[in-house]
Amino acid sequence: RQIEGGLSEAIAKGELKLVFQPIVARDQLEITGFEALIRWCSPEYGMVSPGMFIPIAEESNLIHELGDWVIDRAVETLKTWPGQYVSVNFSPRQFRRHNFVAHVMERVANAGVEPGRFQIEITETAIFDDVERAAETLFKLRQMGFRIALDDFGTGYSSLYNIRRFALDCLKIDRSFVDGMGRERESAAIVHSIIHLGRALGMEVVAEGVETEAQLQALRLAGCSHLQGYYLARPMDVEDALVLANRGY
Ligand code: G
Ligand code: G
Ligand code: MN
Ligand code: NA
Repeated sequence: RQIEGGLSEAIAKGELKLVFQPIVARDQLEITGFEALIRWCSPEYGMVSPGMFIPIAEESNLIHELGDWVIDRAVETLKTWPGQYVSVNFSPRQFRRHNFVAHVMERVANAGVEPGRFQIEITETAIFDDVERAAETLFKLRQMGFRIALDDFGTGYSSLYNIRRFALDCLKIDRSFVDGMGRERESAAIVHSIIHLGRALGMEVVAEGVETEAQLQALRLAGCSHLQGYYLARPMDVEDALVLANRGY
């Protein structure tokens, strides 16, 4: 609870920052987008991981304040890039917020950014406890032109029936499967099925957590369209992301 108090001041004190990790197309290793990831550099606690403070923020309305800060920073940064999209993580409570669609649209439109360059990353948890409502929200977002990605795919409670119903642009294969690919037949089989599923439904498929050349080659062979992970690039500061956005690999 100490963290909660510190966190609400962190925004005002400028202790939060976004880092950006490239998402690249398999063939030319062209950078198509960057995932925005929040960091808290606290003078008191040191580097606090979002895995630690996002769940705390989710227990109060702080998550909305934090989320708005992330959207605003992400769109401002996006404007400096030659064409890539920014992919922003939204927690289930943010996604289920009253008037979520209008709220995000307003902030993105006010910044003069095309919704097509803004990707909303949600997890299966955000969708699957109120499927009807989620379907409506996703439909509206799609109508406005936003990109939608399902994050950590394969770890939640998705049913294929629901996947078909939803308007999704992108499936992100959870990094635990990518990590297991070279060791276990089961993980490799799951990775292959997700790639086929995504392709058959016309979605982009991003493999997360690519850490080795062997994984990169295996994913390419399997027909995975996009890659993300330390082997390609670690999450980086805004200045470095800008250089890479212009120069490429
Ligand atoms: O970057 P890292 O692996 O430390 O992120 C840990 C978790 O925090 C991940 O699940 C990631 O999706 C989440 N996360 C990172 N940035 C944000 C953000 O801006 N908003 C939300 N809601 N979650 C984020
Ligand atoms: O839950 P989500 O997929 O949004 O979390 C993304 C997290 O994964 C980020 O915190 C990011 O720092 C981390 N990440 C990105 N690439 C790699 C990787 O290659 N290996 C590992 N272990 N983590 C990664
Ligand atoms: Mn993510
Ligand atoms: Na993920």
